[in-house]
Amino acid sequence: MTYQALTPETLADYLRGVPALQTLLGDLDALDIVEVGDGNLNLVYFVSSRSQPGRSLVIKQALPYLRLVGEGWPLTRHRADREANALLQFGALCPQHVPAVFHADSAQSLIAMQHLRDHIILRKGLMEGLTYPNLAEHLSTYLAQTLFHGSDLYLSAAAKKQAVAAATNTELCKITEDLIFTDPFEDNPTNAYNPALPRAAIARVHQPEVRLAAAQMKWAFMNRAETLLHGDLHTGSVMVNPTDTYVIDPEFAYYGPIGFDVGLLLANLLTAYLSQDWHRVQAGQDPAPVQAWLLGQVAAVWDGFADKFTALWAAHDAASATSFMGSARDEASQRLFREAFMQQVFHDALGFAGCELVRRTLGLAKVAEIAGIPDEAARALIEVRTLRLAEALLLGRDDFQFISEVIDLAQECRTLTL
Ligand code: SR1
Ligand code: MG
Repeated sequence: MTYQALTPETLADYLRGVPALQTLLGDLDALDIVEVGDGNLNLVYFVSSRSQPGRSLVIKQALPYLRLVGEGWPLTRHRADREANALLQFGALCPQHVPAVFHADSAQSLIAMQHLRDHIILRKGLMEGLTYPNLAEHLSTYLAQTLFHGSDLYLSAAAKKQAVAAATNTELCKITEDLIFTDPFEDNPTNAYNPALPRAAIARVHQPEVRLAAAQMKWAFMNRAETLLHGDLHTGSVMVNPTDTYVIDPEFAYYGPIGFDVGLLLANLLTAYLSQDWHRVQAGQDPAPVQAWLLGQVAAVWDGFADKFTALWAAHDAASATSFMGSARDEASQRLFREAFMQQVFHDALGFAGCELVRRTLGLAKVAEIAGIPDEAARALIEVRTLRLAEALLLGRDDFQFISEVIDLAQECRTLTL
């Protein structure tokens, strides 16, 4: 069948032709099909049985253009294949944190997957001031499992090189190269500035030293094929309930630097942290408890990831005849290499976090917790803080040793005034 963007009616016909999905859904004549895509790129349908509650799934279909902008921004549909492959690979590594794939159809650029019907988007929960007791534990496990097993530390050199080639994702990487690393650091038409944000605050992240740092991070993103990344790991790509955490939407997956996924996630936890000064106060609540929890998550995501990644690495080396460093069992050298490696990942993550903070403040596709603040002056105050945090992370990234220093910096930025 040639590709067609599905409507609820044509999707029902499509489902009739896929026996595996019929088995999951039961009576195909009694389905509710609702388009719920509020993302930037795709069609997303919830399909559920009216007669047998609990039988449901999600259908995600790539459109041949960027939904956020419309047909004036054409895109190939390769991203659906990249997403299906990444979901399968990441799901095999940590099925408890990745939605199950029931069916993938490359010709239709379509994926049928587990419906997380009791879960909400993490960004939304954080804006409501909700906290999740297992969040950092789950996300650090996801990060360590996915980022370690895609790398040369685990795969043979040949398998890894083939994996790099198979994961090429040119168009979606270009979106990131432009929207995270380039446009926000210059006066570019894709940016939109809050009129109440002082020009001096914008000028600080357009100064040559910051642009140099952003260019260095862009170079790393484009050239350091270290592992298979999710590629867009913000808090809108995570679904949660009080007990579970799932990472969704890896359509930007490609081989890039390990610190990228970590840095994007940390940046989005930090926008959640800084924006509580509006959201909690609006709700008549004290922001302090949820802010303390969010900074605790920043620390626990990094520390948990670093510990688990290092443990996976050490266990793999111990169980193998040879390690990345060779076959000599020289523990001291291996430990030194691991420490230096994790320090580099940390510095990279902070640089990527800085870029993401600038982008989510000034660039295209801002974050709801900031862009949704209706009072321009109140929004500008949060924006000044995110931009100063970004600047300090970008310029000082190689000087940080511990995540506690990043927490101190975030607390300091939170006290800045307009
Ligand atoms: C133009 S697409 C904008 C953004 O949506 C995705 O979630 C990515 O973050 C991308 O940069
Ligand atoms: Mg997405």
